[in-house]
Amino acid sequence: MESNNPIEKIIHLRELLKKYEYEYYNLNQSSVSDAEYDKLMNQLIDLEKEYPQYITPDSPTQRVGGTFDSSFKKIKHSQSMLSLSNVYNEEEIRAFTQRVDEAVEKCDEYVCECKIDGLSISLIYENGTLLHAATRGDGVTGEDITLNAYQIKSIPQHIDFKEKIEVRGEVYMSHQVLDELNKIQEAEHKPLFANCRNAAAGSLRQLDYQITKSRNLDTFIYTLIKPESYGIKTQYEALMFMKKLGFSVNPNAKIVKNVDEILTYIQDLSERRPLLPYDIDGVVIKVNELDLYSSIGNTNKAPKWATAYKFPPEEVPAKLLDIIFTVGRTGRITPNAVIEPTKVAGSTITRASLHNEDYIKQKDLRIGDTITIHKAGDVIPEVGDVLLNRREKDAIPFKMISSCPICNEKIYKEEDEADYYCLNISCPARVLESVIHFCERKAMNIDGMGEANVKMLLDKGYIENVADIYELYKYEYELKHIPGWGEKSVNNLLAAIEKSKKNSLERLLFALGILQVGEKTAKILANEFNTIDALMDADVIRLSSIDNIGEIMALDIVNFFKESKNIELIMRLKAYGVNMENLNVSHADTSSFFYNKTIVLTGTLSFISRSDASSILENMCGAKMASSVSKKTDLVIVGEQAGSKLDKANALHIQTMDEQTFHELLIKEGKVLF
Ligand code: 1X8
Repeated sequence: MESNNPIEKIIHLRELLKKYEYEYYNLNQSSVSDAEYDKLMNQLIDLEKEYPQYITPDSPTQRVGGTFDSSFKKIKHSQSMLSLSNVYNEEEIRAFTQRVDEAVEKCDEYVCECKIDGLSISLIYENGTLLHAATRGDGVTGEDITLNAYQIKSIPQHIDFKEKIEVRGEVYMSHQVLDELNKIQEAEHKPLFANCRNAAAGSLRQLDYQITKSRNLDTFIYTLIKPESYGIKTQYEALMFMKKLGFSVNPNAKIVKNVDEILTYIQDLSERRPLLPYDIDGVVIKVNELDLYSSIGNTNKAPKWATAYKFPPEEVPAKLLDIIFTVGRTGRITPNAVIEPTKVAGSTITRASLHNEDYIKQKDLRIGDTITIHKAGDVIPEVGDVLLNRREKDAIPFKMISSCPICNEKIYKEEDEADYYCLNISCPARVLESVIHFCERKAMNIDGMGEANVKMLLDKGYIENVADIYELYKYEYELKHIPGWGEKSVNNLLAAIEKSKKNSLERLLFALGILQVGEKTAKILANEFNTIDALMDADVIRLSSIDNIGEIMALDIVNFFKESKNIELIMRLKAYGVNMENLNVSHADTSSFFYNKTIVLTGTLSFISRSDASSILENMCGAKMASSVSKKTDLVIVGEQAGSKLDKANALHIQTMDEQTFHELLIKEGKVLF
């Protein structure tokens, strides 16, 4: 569930971005597409603009990105190694050139270059000798890979130029080298590299430089640092200068005059891309005139005088062998494409989600068709189009199923909805998924109840639903005799089950798997009702009066607690001693003016920080803080420079309070001293 609280959103976005950056820089895996990464980053930038008080030095917006393995010596870069902003279509390219034109009157020369899918490096020469080589690292500090760089043939160890000089470029592995390397890996029963980039990363960041040597890496150099020191005026000249010094410079750079010529370059390069012996993932577009860079400037992460056009993801033809259905915890039925094993962007795909019936019908997918598949965000396989010219006469049109593929009960769909549901709450597929969810780390956190074990316990008939987990001790003897289990793991499991009885109410509410109730709503409900009994008594009107809970969600909650099987389940859990009460009941002052009010703070307060004010209101006065004004807001406290929230409060006729009154009330109630 998405959070509406901007602080929680900011924290969530930071965690996500840091995780992706860690995976990208340390594990060499891209968990999300650049577009998705940029989207999240832009959301964070916007939120931090709105709430600058929450910007922390370690926010991903404040760093250039990436952390690194601690094994290499660190080198601080002479100037930050920035990343590039990305553009994905003509409109965004036009917006980029327009921004450039606004900054410098008119720019009439750009250079288009290949964007190499490798790893950035910096090379520093003094007295004609390669002195330091570093990876990009987090952009500010890189790893010292000088010894490894000596092993790369296209990096000159000596150049015929005595002045101090720094150049930057990309280390990559060619297709042919990757194929040969993977043949060796296979023969040695070692894991294969999924693509050239991963192989290059794994080969460059080797503490044993002999390994780097054996991997036949290559380079393209494209940036000259401090070009003005050598009398160089344009990026194109810089490329020629570096080439003359003996660096490997990509031959596809071209000067272009306008957007149309940029588009032609992109078109031309896209056509030649399959013939190139190395991976490129786009086109870098740079202002040619170096003098203009300082007036165009940088953001803290990327130059504004350059951008990277990213190619759309690779579409690969594949045969659709079958469409099969899976049933989730909520009973939702998802159709999945069974695909003849096909290699896409480095890995072999056999399945792809088809989402729902409409999705399949819109595409008119037929079993036996040749379809295209790609990886959305470079990870999740997705179906593109049907190649109609390859459709065979005997291709079988899709027909939605009418009963659950697991339990055979009739399946059901709301009129305006896309998804079918199996309504049988005892459907084995639903039970399996619900038990797994119940035990998840963020739910009841029962260690040892992952998918494989839960499946086995269900198969053996030791459990049939989540309540049975608390009677598993009865099978202690049998469990200890399951091959691979033994005394210790069973004791650990039973201890974890016992411990889970003391979990907070919010964990239990999340674990029950009520439709639409994610972690955040579970917390809201626990804090609002304090006991499961009070929650079970609540009707739709009561529930939907709570901030962040809409009518549909309220209805789902009420329906859940109406179901006799669910009531029985809760009774059993209660009987086993599972906690059903809020453990963080507030010690708030029930006589406070602010008690039980839903309050929004807007503008800046001079006598206290906003976060301190929120925590006093929440913890001492028993208020509920909200981030945006809605008709459920009781009070808006207005500081200096209040913006649209005050307007909205006025429009909705919601009570407002100025800072002075707020301050005086807190003093009167003894919540602050002065
Ligand atoms: C990254 C890359 C650049 C170029 C080629 N490949 C890359 N991966 C280029 O400029 N030709 S520039 C760049 C960056 O600035 N982060």
